[in-house]
Amino acid sequence: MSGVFENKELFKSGHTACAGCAVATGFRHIMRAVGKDCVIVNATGCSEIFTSAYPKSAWEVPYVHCVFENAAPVAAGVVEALRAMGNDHTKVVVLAGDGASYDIGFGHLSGMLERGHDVLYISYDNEAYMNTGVQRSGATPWKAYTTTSQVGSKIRGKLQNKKPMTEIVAAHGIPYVASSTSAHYTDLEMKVKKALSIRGPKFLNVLCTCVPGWGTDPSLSIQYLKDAVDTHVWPLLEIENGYLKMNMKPEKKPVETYLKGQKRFKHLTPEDVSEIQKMVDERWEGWVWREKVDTERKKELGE
Ligand SMILES: Cc1ncc(C[n+]2csc(CCOP(=O)(O)OP(=O)(O)O)c2C)c(N)n1
Ligand SMILES: [Mg+2]
Repeated sequence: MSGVFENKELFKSGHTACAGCAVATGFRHIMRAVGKDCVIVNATGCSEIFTSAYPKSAWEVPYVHCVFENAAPVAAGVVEALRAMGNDHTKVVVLAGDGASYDIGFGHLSGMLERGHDVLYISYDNEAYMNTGVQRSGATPWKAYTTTSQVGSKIRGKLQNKKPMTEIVAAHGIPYVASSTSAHYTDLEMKVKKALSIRGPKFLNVLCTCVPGWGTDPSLSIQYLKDAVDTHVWPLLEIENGYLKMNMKPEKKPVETYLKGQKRFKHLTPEDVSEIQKMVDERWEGWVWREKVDTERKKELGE
């Protein structure tokens, strides 16, 4: 069919994601930027379930579903096989959740980065193991409720901090690392395109609202991601050849703007909120400081 009814999307509608799932929105934009000449490697998790339940598929491109922990080595194998066959152009892109990336596939991801395979690894971070019923992951923020970081009289949500994954990946010294969200479409598409223009391992950390996991209104999924950026909870940044650049420095809104209305945070006390504000401010200052140092170093070295 042609004309206005032609659907040129490479990630099709008709999948079974929840209403308001920001992962689905993100994938649509990611695929617009990736284009047709690719192989998608998708780790076990919500996205594999809602896009590829046999015999249906939302993918208009070659797609490999792999087990939870090994998306990075599968992608490494695919890219090396393509290159061995003389194919120098097909892009290999991993789409994997935070559980798969921050935790269970972390060692494999680290190995892939260290070996230098020409793969774009995108971690879609909805901050918990959502597919299996909202268990806490290394990406779950401090104090958030999940089914394995419950709220009672003594323990009140997750006891540990969120893993600084963007920085950990950047410490591997790979050519391109960036963070974005499913709501910042232009930023997200620009970063996917830029990453794919660079040879070697690339990593993108994309924050995505999860309606059942965060306990949010489905109509507000995009708003929460905008608030995450506007409150400085989640930066839009790039670390290119080791140099950090902040893509947006919005005037800071108080952290409550982001936390309010999310059921996973509804038990927070005013003291908890002040503590979170302090943590957010410290991290933000750290990024701004590093951007300043990196910009000066870049100038000095004439790079
Ligand atoms: C080795 C292994 N352990 C546990 C599971 C069960 N499991 C399947 S998906 C999943 C959660 C995935 O979490 P994440 O990667 O964050 O993706 P999301 O579901 O949040 O999109 C778990 C624990 C599994 N499939 N394999
Ligand atoms: Mg997850």
